[in-house]
Amino acid sequence: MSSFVFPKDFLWGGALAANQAEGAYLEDGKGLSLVDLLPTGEKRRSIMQGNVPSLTPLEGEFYPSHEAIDFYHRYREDIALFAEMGFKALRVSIAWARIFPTGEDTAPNEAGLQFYDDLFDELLKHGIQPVVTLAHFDVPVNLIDKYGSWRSRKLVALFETYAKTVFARYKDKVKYWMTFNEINMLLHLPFIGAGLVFQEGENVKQIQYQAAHHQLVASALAVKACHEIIPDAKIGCMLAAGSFYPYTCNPEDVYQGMEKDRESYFFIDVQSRGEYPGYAKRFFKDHGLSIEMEPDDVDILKHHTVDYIGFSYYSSRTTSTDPEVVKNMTSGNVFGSVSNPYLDKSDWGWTIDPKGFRITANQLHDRYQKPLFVVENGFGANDVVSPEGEVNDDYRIDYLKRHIAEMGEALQDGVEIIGYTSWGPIDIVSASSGEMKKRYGYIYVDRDNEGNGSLNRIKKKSFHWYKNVIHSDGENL
Ligand code: BGP
Repeated sequence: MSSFVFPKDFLWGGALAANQAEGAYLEDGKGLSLVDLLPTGEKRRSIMQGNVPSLTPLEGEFYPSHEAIDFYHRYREDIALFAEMGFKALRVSIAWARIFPTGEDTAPNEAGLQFYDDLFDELLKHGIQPVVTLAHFDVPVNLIDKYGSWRSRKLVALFETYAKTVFARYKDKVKYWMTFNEINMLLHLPFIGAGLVFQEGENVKQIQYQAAHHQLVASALAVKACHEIIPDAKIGCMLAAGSFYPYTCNPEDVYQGMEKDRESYFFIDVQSRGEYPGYAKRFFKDHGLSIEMEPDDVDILKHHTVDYIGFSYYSSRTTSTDPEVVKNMTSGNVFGSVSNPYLDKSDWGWTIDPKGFRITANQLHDRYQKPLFVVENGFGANDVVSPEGEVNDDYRIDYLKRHIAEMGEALQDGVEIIGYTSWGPIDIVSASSGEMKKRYGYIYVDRDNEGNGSLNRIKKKSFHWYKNVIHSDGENL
């Protein structure tokens, strides 16, 4: 692979989500958010799929988001470390329930607004651009309780108010925005993706696609408001990407791969091209689904499309129509991917496929012809601190090195990429498991799965490596 220098204005950095980093879950007037109801392990997984036992935290359960890594109080120290690595951007999310604790308060919570003002000021002081997600697995619990979350049209206007409030407040500070994190997760993990809770016997697909429509309209209205309030800002969508490979060249496998890719592209086709694609209309018809729309919806979607395509990439996926192959289905994988015999996996069973990153980036660019922004990529591992107090995470360096090299190849293929914010630049709570031991960071946090530990920060080996990558504009991998 030839050595390649990334553009000078490339946005190198890292990405976090409020609920996985901040903690302080009820501090300064914050309301309860859906992630505050997610404990750890198997229970978490089941709740994420919509089997929610209670809309209040249960006595005796440990909820990782309640304290997380205490970024709420320690962000200055953490941002200084990001600045030391040379970050140009930090992706964070705003916790909706910090701004509107019940989601429908008549006025925003000033203390919540002030927190993000201070956070953005601190970033800008270090020359780091805030890249802000409006909803990263985040709905105020009151809206779930009262309206059933995104299954209700009510959420569209409430979200619009929230979006307008933060655009107006941070218009001089934030120039990169994103609407819904991994919007396609709504289909795979409906509670964490959209706050959906299902009752026995309900038509789950009908509810999911109606909720998806509401999110898509809300996303378009946020794009509209952002363009009006901050004309020099860019606002994007955010897809959990990773193309499907057919397991064989049997056309049945190839066709199934295309269909599975479209399950995800569906959202971005609407957000970027501005209309429901033909294959989606056919899918609704074939499954007897009818999506309720208001008369203006078609126009809203058409006229307020996103400026860039934000996406996460962790691995490619593989699909097969052969029942024998499907038997080997990777357990716990929300996309229903079968194992790819050519590729290794992480300890959590996530396939490692750097070439797939280049393929996915090319496909997204071919399809949408808009700039891409890689807003998540990384390697979750159970790091160990040596007796000397070091974390030698060579496996992480190896993963990132190979992925960044393929991103360089994609750029040389003509794919326009604005930046790269790797996931969890400091260890945070894992979204899927709630564990602390699944770590992504360049910075180690002394915290275990049960919430014990000093919360002290330690630079890992990858800290020095990533610093060098950024300083050399991606030439020294
Ligand atoms: C994405 C989410 C993140 C995140 C990441 C890694 O799906 O947008 O919130 O955590 O994946 O996943 P995990 O934490 O489960 O390893």
